[in-house]
Amino acid sequence: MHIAITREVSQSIGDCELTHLERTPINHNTARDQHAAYEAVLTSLGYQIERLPTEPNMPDSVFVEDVAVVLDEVAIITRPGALSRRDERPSIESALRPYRELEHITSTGILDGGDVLIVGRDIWIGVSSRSNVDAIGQFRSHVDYHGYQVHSVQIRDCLHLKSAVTALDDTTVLVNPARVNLSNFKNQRCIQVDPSEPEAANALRAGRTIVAASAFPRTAALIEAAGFAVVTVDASELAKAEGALTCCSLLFDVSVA
Ligand code: CIR
Repeated sequence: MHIAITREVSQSIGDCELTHLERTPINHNTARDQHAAYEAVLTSLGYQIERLPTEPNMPDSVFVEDVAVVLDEVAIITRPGALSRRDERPSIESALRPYRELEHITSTGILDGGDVLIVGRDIWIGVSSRSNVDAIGQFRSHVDYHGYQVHSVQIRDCLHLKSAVTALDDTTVLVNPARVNLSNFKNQRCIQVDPSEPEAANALRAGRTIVAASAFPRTAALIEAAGFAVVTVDASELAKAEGALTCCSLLFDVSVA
C-alpha cells in the first residue's frame, strides 16, 4: 500500500517563512485548488492520501516534508530550522506512529526534511540555514544501523538541498549544478535542469512516475527524454511560499500482510 501524508493549506499561508523570495500576496483559494490537484495526481498514481486538517496558526504547515523523513525501516522526526515551524511536529508524529518506529532530532540539531535527499542507500543532507552538522550526526546515528551512507553537502543560493537536486529513481538525480556541485553525485546518473529553469530541480518521485511542475516544460521534456513517465501539476501559488513538489507530501509504502 502506498501512503501520502499531506496537510490542507493553512489560511495563514501568506505569513509563511521566506528566505530568498520577496513577499507577494498568496491567494488561499488558488493554493488550496493547486494542492487538491496535486493530491488528485497522487491518488491517480495509487497513493492513499491521509490529509491532516488545516492548521490556521501554522502558515507553512502544508509543507509536511520538512517535519519528517520516512525510510522503510524508521521515520526521523526533524527539528525544523525555523522556530515558527516546530509546532508542526506533534500531528505528523501521530500520523506516522502507526507505520514506523520514530526517532527524533534533538537540540542543538536543526533539520528540515527538504534538506534530506535519499537515493537508494545513500542519503545526502544539505548544510543550510535550516539544517546543521549536529543534526546530520544525529541522523547518521539513527540510520547507520540500517545500512545507509549519510553524506553532508554544501548548497548555494537556495533554501534546501532539494531545491537543488532530487531523486528520479535509485540511481538517477535531477540537478541544478549552479546550486550543488555535480561532483557529489559521481556514482549517479545526473540529469541537469534546463538552464532557463533554475527552480526545476525539485521534482517528486511517486513510484515510477515523476511529478514535475508545469512551469518548467523544458526540464519536464528532459526527464521524459531520459526515459521517465512525467505528470505535470501547477504549483505556482505554493511556489510564492518557497514550496515546491516534494515539500507537500510524505510518501512511503506499507506492507500489507
Ligand atoms: C519555509 O520557508 O519553511 C517555507 N516557506 C517553505 C518550505 C518549503 N519546503 C521544502 O522545500 N521542503
